[in-house]
Amino acid sequence: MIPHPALTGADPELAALVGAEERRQFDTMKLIASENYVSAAVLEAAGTVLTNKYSEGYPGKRYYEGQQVIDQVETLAIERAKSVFGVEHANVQPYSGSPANLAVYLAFAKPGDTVLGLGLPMGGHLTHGWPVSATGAWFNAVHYGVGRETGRVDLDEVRDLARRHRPKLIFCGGTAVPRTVDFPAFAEIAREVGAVLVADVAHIAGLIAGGAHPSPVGHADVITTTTHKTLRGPRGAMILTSAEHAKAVDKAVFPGLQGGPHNSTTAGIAVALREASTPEFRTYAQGVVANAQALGAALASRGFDLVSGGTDNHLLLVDLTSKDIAGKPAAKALDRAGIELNFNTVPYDTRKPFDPSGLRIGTAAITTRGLGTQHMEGLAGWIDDALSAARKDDEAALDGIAGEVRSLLAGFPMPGLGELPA
Ligand code: DSN
Repeated sequence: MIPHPALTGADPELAALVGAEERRQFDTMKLIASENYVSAAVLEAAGTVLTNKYSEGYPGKRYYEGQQVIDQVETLAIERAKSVFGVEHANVQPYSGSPANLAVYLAFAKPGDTVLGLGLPMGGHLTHGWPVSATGAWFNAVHYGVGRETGRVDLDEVRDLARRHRPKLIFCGGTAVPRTVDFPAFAEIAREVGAVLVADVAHIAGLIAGGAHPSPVGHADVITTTTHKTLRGPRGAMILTSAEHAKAVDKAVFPGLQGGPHNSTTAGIAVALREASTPEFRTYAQGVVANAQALGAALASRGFDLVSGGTDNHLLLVDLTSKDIAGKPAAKALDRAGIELNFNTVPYDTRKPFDPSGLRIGTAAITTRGLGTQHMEGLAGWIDDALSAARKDDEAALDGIAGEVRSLLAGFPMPGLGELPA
């Protein structure tokens, strides 16, 4: 456990909750595809006195005094982002992925304009124009999907919709996309119809940085990403562009959408980007994909139906229809068994979004924790056994699996936390 002496003294109730969450994270197989473990260095950077400072504006052009150090912190984060991703401009201020995407709308479109994105039930994100999001309410959103048989984006459909609707923005990427995003093909379509191509790489940014997924740089006009998924930084976001779009993006983030940046987060992002430029990070990124593919193969051999038949990245989307259990009870049973993931819609799902047919599984966090392909067969076995137990309401069996998961994880120190006492 990390000692939190000041917190424990000032607010023992909250300190106990932090301790309980540390214990929970240590003991749980974290398979949520959008989560990870940050390093101790990122944790420290994100919890500093930098949080005390307001700094509306950008380095060298602020609206408050006292920016001698903050300017250097933000510049460091910007320069590292440019270097890791090979871009001309980086804005590191968006509070998270949704505000980053909103800023892109503000920079390049007007309310009522048409936008094209992957539909939410097909693996897209709310902010790619889904009706319940402000982006769907304020823009005329059109959506492409994935093939019913292939589970993959159908680029002919994208081209056809783009030609018919002439969108101002085209989004590629999403939150439940297990296959490589074909950035050059999207770029060709966007060019043909005069649209701005936005690559939302929130899920795969760490894989791109680590060379385990092709980069959208040189293809997409704008790249948005969160910083806390495969990239393994604190909760935040970035917008990456060419110099040509720098001014529009910066103006949209501040003053268009946000006030002062969260400087302690910026510091954590800078540290994470330094880590992402190391050879160890490349090994991690390749390991994430290897683990996802090994886990996918192990699940498939147990009769699990994987959307698109497998994965090219960190993520598996499992359709449980043939397994006689829905996604939500499956996710709840797995949580009890110490395996944390989320229920998810699958393409063409006949069930409702809050009680869908699928599970989404990601391997970024367990790879960070140190698990390798040799552990994936056992993990698939636990998942399979937990679902059998869930079908029989066998809570004792679920608790038994949780114990086995705990003993395995006890041998893998948790980044940022180290080893917990038994
Ligand atoms: N909540 C994120 C995810 O889980 O993919 C997307 O915003």
